[in-house]
Amino acid sequence: MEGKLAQLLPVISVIVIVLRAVDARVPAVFIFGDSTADVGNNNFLPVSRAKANFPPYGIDFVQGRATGRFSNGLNSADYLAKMMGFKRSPPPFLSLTSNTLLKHARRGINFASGGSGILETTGRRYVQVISMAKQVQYFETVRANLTAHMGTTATEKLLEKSIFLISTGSNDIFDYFTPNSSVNRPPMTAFLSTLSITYKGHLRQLYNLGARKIGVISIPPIGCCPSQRSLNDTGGCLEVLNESARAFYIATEAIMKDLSCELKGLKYSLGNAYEMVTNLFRNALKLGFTSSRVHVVELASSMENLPVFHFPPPARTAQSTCSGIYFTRRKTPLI
Ligand SMILES: *[C@@H]1O[C@H](CO)[C@@H](O)[C@H](O)[C@H]1NC(C)=O
Ligand SMILES: *[C@@H]1O[C@H](CO)[C@@H](O)[C@H](O)[C@H]1NC(C)=O
Ligand SMILES: *[C@@H]1O[C@H](CO)[C@@H](O)[C@H](O)[C@H]1NC(C)=O
Ligand SMILES: CC(=O)N[C@H]1CO[C@H](CO)[C@@H](O)[C@@H]1O
Repeated sequence: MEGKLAQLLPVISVIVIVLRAVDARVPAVFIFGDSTADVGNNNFLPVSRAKANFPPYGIDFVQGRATGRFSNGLNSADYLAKMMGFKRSPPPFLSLTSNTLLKHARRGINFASGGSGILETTGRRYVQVISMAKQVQYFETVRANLTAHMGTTATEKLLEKSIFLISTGSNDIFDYFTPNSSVNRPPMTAFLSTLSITYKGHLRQLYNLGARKIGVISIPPIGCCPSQRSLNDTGGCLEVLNESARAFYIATEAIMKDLSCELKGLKYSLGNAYEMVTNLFRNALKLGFTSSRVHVVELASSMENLPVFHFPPPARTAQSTCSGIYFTRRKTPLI
């Protein structure tokens, strides 16, 4: 089972292996990003339209409860925590109170918010999301809490051994391609350059706050999500989105190289989600899925612009699943 899990989640396992090599003991995991890593923060945003707190989200949990994860079950944040040997996935920051915050801060907290992106303006269509800048700001308050409680040196030690995982970027690309923005849309290269500068700023800020081991997950072939395929007359993937996803990976590679030269003591691992998902499509049969074709039935499409959850009929459990814009895992537990 371990082998199969590693094949399915190479991005996360590579990140864990690389960042652990430096020092096996990882006291805490701090997670940032979008719906690929949100474990319930958006449940606490009253007017956000990026919510996953209704069925069929969470349908593969034992009690079938929707937790705010944009998935049928666990997501990459959960798997990372599991691989690190943590019993529990770090809780959503917004679920914590001043009484519980400190206890969790020592083991990790999840700041990710569905619909958010690298740019401050990304995700406006969902009315309310926690932007990456805000997520970093929240982390800053957590760090202040730790410092007030255990002093600067102990806090720095804790943070330099901790893993910081970031999974974002897809929503920036989606927003870039919304019909609305077509009028004043800058060329893709200019847009990617803005994204890179902004992403670098966030990462530098995390470094300044004490992060030394950073795991970055790039974006999957988002042109192949069912919601995007439905825009292609042939049912194929949207090439322009896939191309942007590849370009974003190359840009992220450059960002991380630059930062590791610039910032002393920074260790990073970049996971190529594009390659991972491509391999998954290509090797679906070998990996135990019965079909590499994603069949789509819309179950919750009434709310326009919301991530739509799709099921492949009739035997969902036997096939690879890919919800509206999320690549999710099959039902059979892998661990
Ligand atoms: C697109 O434009 C319409 C009309 O101006 C506006 O109501 C809507 O909020 C815009 N959508 C986005 C995603 O900006
Ligand atoms: C639609 O899918 C086909 C493959 O089936 C692909 O060749 C084509 O480029 C796609 N169209 C767009 C607009 O991406
Ligand atoms: C991305 O979309 C294009 C166009 O449909 C397709 O040819 C290509 O295989 C897709 N990439 C992946 C990784 O599936
Ligand atoms: C000392 C300190 O920073 N305490 C803060 C810890 O976090 C809680 C909840 O955000 C705040 O209320 C405290 O002021």
